[in-house]
Amino acid sequence: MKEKLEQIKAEAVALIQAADAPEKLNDVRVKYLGRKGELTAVLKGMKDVAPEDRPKVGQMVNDTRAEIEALLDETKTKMERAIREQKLKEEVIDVTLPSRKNIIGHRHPNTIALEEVERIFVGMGYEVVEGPEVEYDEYNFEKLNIPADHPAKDEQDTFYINKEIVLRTQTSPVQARVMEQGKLPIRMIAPGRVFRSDEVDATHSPSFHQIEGLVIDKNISFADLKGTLEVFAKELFGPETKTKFRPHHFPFTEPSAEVDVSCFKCGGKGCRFCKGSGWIEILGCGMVHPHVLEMCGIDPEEYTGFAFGVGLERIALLKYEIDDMRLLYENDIRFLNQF
Ligand code: 2NM
Repeated sequence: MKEKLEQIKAEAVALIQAADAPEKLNDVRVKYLGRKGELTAVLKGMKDVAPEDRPKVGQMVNDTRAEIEALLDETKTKMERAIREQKLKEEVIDVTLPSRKNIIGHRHPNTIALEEVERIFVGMGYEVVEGPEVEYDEYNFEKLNIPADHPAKDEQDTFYINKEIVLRTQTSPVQARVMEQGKLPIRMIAPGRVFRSDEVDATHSPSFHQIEGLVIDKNISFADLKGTLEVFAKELFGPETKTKFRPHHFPFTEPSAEVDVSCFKCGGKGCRFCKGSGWIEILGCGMVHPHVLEMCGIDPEEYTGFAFGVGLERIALLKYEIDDMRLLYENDIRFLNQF
């Protein structure tokens, strides 16, 4: 019996020492210590052992079991430690590598253009002021010298909430509100969303964005307006840019003008971009109408001022050479990723 047990033990030890993976150790455990294992078989053979020898044989079986078990446990621990060390060696983390970049999206071309315009005017001492998108007719039209029978008030162009309230068609009501507060002088731009009942096409949308500027002080002249917009054009489109003021009409300014800039693509020679003319129209402007100043509580004998309005989408389309405004609103990631 003793020889049998020693033989079992020797076999088990040999198998354990030859094992090269934890699963093989488990096989050994099953083969020798398991319910149908060899040691269990020895215990089952106890009935053939003389009763007085049974405790001794039982002790021997238990000792053998304990020895095999101890060797199994020890080998398993060693093996697992070796495996962990190997893994650590293979999976070295170089903490000095740059981190993986988070995808955080892009600024919309409108936003890029807006921030550029804001940068230019803030640099000239202007404040950025925002106001409500839903406005009283009074501020959107009346105080800006757009009388009740003016075509701009036509229901075809304006979204009416009711008789007195509209979706603003321009951001000048923000300026009427600032003028009314009576803090002078004023140097401000009013960027924001405006609404007009237009059909969608490559250059129109019922909701778009404007940036309107206003300067009010003593002795402000048309020369100040020209100088300011010239600086703006050069900052936005490059130092070679020329400006051209064409007479125009707006109800809220007198005199009024539209401003063209020399084509930044061809430098004024004429190309596909400026449709051969060498000039690109970018904004409207003028000296604030005395009647507007009056209606907003400013004495036109003491103060004068200029104002201008530019379409944000127009600038974004020009600057980034986009040929269809609808691309700005579709939010196709493949489009936006380009800016
Ligand atoms: C434009 C063109 C010309 C304008 C006028 C005013 C205000 F409030 F002072 F009367 N704000 N903006 C103005 C003048 C806007 O947009 C093409």
